[in-house]
Amino acid sequence: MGVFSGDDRDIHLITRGNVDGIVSAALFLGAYPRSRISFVTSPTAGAKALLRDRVSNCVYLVDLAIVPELAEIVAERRDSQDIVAIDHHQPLEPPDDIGDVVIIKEGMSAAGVLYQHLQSKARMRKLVAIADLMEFYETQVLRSEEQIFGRSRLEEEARILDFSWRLNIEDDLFRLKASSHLSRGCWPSQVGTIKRRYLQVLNERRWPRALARVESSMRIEGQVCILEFKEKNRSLHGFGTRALVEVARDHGCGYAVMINQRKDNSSVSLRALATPSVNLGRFVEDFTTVHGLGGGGHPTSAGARIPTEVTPQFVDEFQALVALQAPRFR
Ligand SMILES: [Mn+2]
Repeated sequence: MGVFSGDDRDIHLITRGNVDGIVSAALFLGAYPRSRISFVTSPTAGAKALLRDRVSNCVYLVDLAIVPELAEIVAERRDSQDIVAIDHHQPLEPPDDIGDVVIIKEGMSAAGVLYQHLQSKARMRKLVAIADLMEFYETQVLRSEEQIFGRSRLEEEARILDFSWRLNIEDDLFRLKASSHLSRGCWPSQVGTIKRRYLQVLNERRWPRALARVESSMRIEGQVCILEFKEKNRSLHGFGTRALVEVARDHGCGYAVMINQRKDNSSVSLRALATPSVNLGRFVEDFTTVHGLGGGGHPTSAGARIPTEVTPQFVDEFQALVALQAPRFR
């Protein structure tokens, strides 16, 4: 029992802070109104959040790749806490000792998987459709909501929610308020605080400015679009990899790599734009096992922290792997 016993204060959701994560949080609050929500930026940050929470009876991990450091904590905690890991990308390899707590369904957003798992109310379907849309999945839910509301409405609502959190990407209190409003099944445009932030991002022309900044700073090497920030000003006006992916797509690249160089350590993000692709999660895991510091992810989306001195090697090894894969698709 425990999980469904009625007291939902000891249920904790750990998820991402993007549209998929905010919609997941809305679904979760729809089912467990008093539950605790944590938004994290990576599976590593998710592992830290789980590590800190020894008191919740039940912890859901949603949209977080089960990287080794996360798998380790889940394995350690699974006897004292109910842990459910919900994801929408195939794992690198099913971790044997925690295979039964991991639910993975491909071809839909994480919110879509959670919607099915929680058997959420039908009024939440439009939000799931928005999450599917943002994550580029043409699902049954998306098609049926499109029949009712039209494609352009869904696209507009997805953009409103996506722009809104980007106004201040660190503001988790906003995410919490937004998902709590959305948990009643309304549209993002009907929530004042979401709409206001969207309008501000729109008025400040942040999206076109982010695209312009990427265009002027990136380089294309073969199939890979690389954006490397070495200087202090690394702002993409809140749009980060989303702006890079958009530009990479425009230029017909197969991959996008963002490198934020700092003094000793650099953070890297990789995205695949075409499938099938090099398995990014595996590449990052292999590289960081040898060179540090840590990272991992999904086959089409991964991230890591690496020592700054090995960033050229990181790019070279990735290019070598892409070159190996390439002939198959010619
Ligand atoms: Mn997702």
